[in-house]
Amino acid sequence: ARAKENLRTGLSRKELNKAFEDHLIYTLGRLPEVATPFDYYQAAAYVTRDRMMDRWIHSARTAKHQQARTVCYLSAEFLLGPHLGNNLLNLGILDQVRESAADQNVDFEAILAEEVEPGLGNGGLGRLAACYMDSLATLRIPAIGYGIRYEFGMFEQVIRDGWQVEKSDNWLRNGNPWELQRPKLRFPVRFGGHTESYQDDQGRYRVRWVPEEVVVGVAYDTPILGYGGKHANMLRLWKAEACETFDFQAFNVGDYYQAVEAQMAAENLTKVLYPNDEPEVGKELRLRQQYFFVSCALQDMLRIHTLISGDLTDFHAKFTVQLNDTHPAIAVAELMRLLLDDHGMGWEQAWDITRRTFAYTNHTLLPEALETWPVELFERLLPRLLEIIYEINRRFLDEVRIHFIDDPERVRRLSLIDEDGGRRIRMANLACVGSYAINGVARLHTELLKSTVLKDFHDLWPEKFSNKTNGVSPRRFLALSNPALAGLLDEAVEGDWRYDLDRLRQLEALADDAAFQERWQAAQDAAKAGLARLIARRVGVTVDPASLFDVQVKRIHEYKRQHLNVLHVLTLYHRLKHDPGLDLVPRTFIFGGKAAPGYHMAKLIIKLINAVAEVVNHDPDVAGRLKVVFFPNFNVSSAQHIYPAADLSEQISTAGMEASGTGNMKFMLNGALTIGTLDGANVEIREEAGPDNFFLFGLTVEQLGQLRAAGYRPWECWRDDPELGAVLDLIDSGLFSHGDRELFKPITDSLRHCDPFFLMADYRTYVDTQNEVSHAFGDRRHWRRMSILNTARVGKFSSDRAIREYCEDIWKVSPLEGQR
Ligand code: DL6
Repeated sequence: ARAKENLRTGLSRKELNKAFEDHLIYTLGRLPEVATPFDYYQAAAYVTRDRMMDRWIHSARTAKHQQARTVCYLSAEFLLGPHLGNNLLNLGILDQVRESAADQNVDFEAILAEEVEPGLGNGGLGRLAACYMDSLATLRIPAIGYGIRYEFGMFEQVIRDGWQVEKSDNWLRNGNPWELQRPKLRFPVRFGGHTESYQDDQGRYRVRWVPEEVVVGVAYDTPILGYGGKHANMLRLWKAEACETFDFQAFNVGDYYQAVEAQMAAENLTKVLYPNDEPEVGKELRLRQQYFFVSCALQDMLRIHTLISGDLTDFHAKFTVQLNDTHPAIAVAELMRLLLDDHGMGWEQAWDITRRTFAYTNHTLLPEALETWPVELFERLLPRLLEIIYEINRRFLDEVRIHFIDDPERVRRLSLIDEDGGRRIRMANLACVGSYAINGVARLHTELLKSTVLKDFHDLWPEKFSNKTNGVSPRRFLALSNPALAGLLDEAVEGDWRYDLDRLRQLEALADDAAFQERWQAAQDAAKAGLARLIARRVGVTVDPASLFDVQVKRIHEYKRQHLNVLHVLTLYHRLKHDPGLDLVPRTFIFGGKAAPGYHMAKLIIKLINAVAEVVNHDPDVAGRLKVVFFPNFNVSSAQHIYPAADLSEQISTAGMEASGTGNMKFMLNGALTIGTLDGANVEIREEAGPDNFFLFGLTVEQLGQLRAAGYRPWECWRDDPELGAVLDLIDSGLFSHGDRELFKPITDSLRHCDPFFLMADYRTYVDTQNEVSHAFGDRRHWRRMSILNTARVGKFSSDRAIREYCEDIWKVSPLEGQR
């Protein structure tokens, strides 16, 4: 049992107030009477962290005592979002703290706004890792998240003259009260040099890696508290530092400046997060980052295991390691290296442990996003790892040849080395060969994986494959971000839906209840009014909260088809200009999302959205009926204001291209209706919500396949559809570019002539389905019913459900017992 509550652990108002004052004075050195909102934020963070550490110590002790199997989640990205509100919620004191602040005339929202969010991820993949950490802790599963402590996270997006401009994200500039540095928890990571063979004491053949460079990884821990405050896990992020012993060699021979330079070079390793949506990143520093954090993580696991058990032969029984995409896939070779070279194990035993340790999640079907690295780069940077990969491959291909006799083509495809046009290492193949389980992130995605990119592996090991549809945290994305709706749910639903999202099914009985519908509407109105205020502040545009909020927020990418949405905006604009009396449901189109800095087409799409906004928002002919907003710097903090305020969720990617999507789930959770294609998790969202409560359009994966095979001719679409032709002409006319007819040509030319993402093919059904949306929105009772049913049926998309499935089907772990 936990020690008696005290200033660092207690949750009573008295204890919290006293602790707050103590931290203000003794940790921050501030006089309470002159403290600023930032001081308040910091003191509140320390008060909260103390309580989390207390829970973590208890959880860690229990796990150690029970010798529990631990899940290690390896991810190059964790997009956590702001901590304070979420941690107070999970501790169960959010409302209490809010009230207490109000009593003392302190603006609690202003304190929350002081936090700079750690944006250590690009988008869906990193945010998924954060939701999974939340659920692991909530479900009391012992887990460690391992990643990189980037000094600069995802860039900040500012919009200048309609263009995206990137500003560096110096999120650590004011310090980070949530983390603990562990200066003594440090591991060396080697790069470069060569390998040598030698005989050990027992005359066995061994390999020694003589590196050219050694960098040290230092651990920084952030506690992750589960909802209910019963269990906490650790997120352990690694920062690169120079290796002192190594640099002092240079120093001793008198080259002080070289030593300092080496130090700076080492620290560059964890400087910045790569905006990885760019086709072909191929940067050496990125490979260094991947190897660096994976090596630190595995050395740390081996350390922990040695401490507890002293016997490495059952490592896989005590740890299971999930590879979040291929970014950490080098772990397969690194664990082999550590077991062989550092721990003196033989190949067979090391391979047996390795293959029983890892499981791999694939997050993309896009061929350009499947990671490969030049063999030459490995040779130079990670020579020992390359040798091990070659040996894994040699043995694996022997196995393949036995399984598929006389099938050299298949051997070529399954090989870890791509021999076509410059030899490259296929990281997905390495992950598949080294893992005991492989999964996709939505049912359709998993099926497509099995029949396309990973088909050969599926033919070889069908039993390794399963689907794990993504999920999102109902704590952060409803309880925290939509207090009005959360309050209503608390009154209407029996039991705590924050723990068990399926409880929201109870709402089905209220879907037609007029009084409940009114309250539902009031909650949505509150969220919409809040977003309208934020838009006025951030974008300087006034929007009408009574209009239909039609929202598309996600990374900007051609396959996600923000430009299809723009074509719809322009269709309505064009109609209104020609028929000013047209009866049209007023809409506010809200866009948000970052483009990878090197992705020119995506940046041009942002410019187009802003250019259209500029014209539409200033045209008196459409005033009160159409508004267009590009919300800058979409991140977790702004997402928390945007999802709750949406009426319509745009999930309009080309079928077969979005692995899952998770924004689609966050919208549904908050009662937005979806207009979407049969892509990613949309398929399951529609299934759960019911086809009557989802606006479906667009060609299916099969239909697109047939269209491709028959030869797709996008020009036929716009020639045969005068409205589409007119909209493209409107863009080309220069109306949105101050007469410059060339500016948006890359977009319209691509659409007219090749259209790789099939916008032309899907345009007509999209626009017609949008008409249905407008009609449905006009019937408010019907719309509210659909909205309530969406929230009622969202249970499947809780990250708790997803994590339970991982635990039961893949990891074989169960919750810690006897936690308080
Ligand atoms: O699984 C999380 C998320 C999915 O929801 C998105 O559909 C998918 O695009 C994204 N994948 C990536 C892949 N990046 N790489 N490499 O971010 O994963």
